[in-house]
Amino acid sequence: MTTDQATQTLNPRVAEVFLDVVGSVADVIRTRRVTFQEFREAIGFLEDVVKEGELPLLMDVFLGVAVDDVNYSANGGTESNLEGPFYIPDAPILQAPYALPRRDNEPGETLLISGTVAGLDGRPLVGAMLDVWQANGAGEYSHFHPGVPDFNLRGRFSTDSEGRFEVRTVVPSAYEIPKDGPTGRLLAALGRHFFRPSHLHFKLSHPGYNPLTTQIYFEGDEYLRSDVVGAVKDALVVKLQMHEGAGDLARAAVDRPFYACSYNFVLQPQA
Ligand code: MBD
Ligand code: FE
Repeated sequence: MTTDQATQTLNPRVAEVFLDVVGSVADVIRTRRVTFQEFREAIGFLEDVVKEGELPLLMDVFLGVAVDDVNYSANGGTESNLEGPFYIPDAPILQAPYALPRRDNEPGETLLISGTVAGLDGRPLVGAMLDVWQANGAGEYSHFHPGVPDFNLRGRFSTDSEGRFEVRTVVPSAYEIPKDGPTGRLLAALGRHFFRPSHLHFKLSHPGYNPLTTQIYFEGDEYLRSDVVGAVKDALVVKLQMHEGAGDLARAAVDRPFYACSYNFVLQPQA
């Protein structure tokens, strides 16, 4: 390559970040005195990761939180959280009363998620769009786990005239990173467990406000403090309430027992 060509195509941002990455990895090679054998094994590992479709998973497990940290600015709105590797755009738009698409015998306990969406000033946001996706009661995401129908437990719906929403789904199980894949083998070699706590994914949007990607976790979850991804934030942990008797949530035409949780989201106005 001539100097001319290099100058024509220089992207300064790519150059600064990529050269920093290479410099940091080269430092590790020098301090740890990495052998050619280990170098080849590392290349083989990355080839496996790509072949098994786990590159987004691996990147999120080890680096996602750092990206969320530098992109989140605390100013009173609901805290952001990782999108993760399992988002699928264009989920079905639901009709009220909202229920995420599920199979006839969907495993897992019934869950009612309710809450509000408001602006920083407390004003309810009418018609705010929520895009929700989650693992099922066996810890599986549709589109990524064979045998689960497309868009199972994924859906979009909006807040009512008072900025409220309520959607029926099932309680998600903890997500376990596949043990037999390259990411799982790496975690095993590091002596780490494979679990994320049970969680719900949300994307929220409303004209004039910054879109928000976040997750909700449940109090008492055994993996809350040891999330393999390390993404849990205290402000995103809610109580999962069990409702046994009839009548304690009159509007909920669901079998008992069922679970309920609630979150009041706050969006930041666009600058
Ligand atoms: C997940 O389900 C997830 O939400 C993230 C952030 C990383 C791996 C799996
Ligand atoms: Fe997830």
